[in-house]
Amino acid sequence: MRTVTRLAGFAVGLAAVFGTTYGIGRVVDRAPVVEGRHDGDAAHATGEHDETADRLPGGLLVSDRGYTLEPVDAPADEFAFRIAGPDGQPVTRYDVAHDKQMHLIVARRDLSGFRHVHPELAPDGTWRVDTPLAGPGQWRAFADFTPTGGESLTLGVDVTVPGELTERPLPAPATSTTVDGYTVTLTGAPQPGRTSSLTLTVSRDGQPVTDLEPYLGAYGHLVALRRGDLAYLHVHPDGTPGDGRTRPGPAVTFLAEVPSAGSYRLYLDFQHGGRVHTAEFTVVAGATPTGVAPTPTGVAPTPSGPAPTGGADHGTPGHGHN
Ligand SMILES: [Cu+2]
Repeated sequence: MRTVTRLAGFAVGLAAVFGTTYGIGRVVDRAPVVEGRHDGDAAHATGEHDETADRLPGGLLVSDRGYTLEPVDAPADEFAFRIAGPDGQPVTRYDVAHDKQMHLIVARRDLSGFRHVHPELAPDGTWRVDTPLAGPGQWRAFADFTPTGGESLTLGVDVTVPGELTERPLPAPATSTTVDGYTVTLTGAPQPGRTSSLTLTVSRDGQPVTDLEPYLGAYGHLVALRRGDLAYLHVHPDGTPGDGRTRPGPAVTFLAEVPSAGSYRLYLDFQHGGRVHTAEFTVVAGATPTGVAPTPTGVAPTPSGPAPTGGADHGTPGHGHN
């Protein structure tokens, strides 16, 4: 009886979306995965040409390097999946990364509903977790893991939860947000194809928080999802607890490299008071309001040159008020 509800739910949702009642494993094989192929162009334009730039961002593929993410039937209050290995059998051995063998991240296609959870592995290779899919919608689920003996991978799969869908507009870019009584501010902006420093600063009741607790081996864990295709980006913390230089707040710094211009949603998980909180930001990489585009290595000539003296009225250059 446990599977019937969920199965029926999937069938309804999939029929609505795809006009078919394929099993979910079938449908996910058809997930659109090609679009991101060209995203490396932005990185190339900046002069970067390492192998990272030539590879797809994470999360766009349901199957990569022989490993495939396969959701399995589960009760409605549970999410379950397997990773099929190169031999077709469920993978049962994983390395620990960021304190866990498996990180499951979910978000709706409109970038709402973000959750980052840690499923339990059964001996047969099935991962299970209380469902993080909080209501109806088109969800993307990302499995971030390292199979023992293999490379780290992030595979992604679409999951439909049927019901009334209310598309949420992406919140406007902002440099400050509040969550659970905390205020988190963001300094720095991602630049396509290069590593950028992003610093998130946590305060509460106007006071800086200086006793953040380690979470997943860091004082913060940052995931970025690209609007449009939900490309998934690891954003690595700059420094780890106990390294002699990294303080437990109020500032947590990350090194981010986004593969293209565009809008991204950032999700910062941090722990304080024994609880994990998630602060979200929308950021725009590339075309900034002041029109400053990333330039290739070397110094590009400035279009405006030195300002003429003599007080001639040239109007207001650019768009900003800075
Ligand atoms: Cu995790």
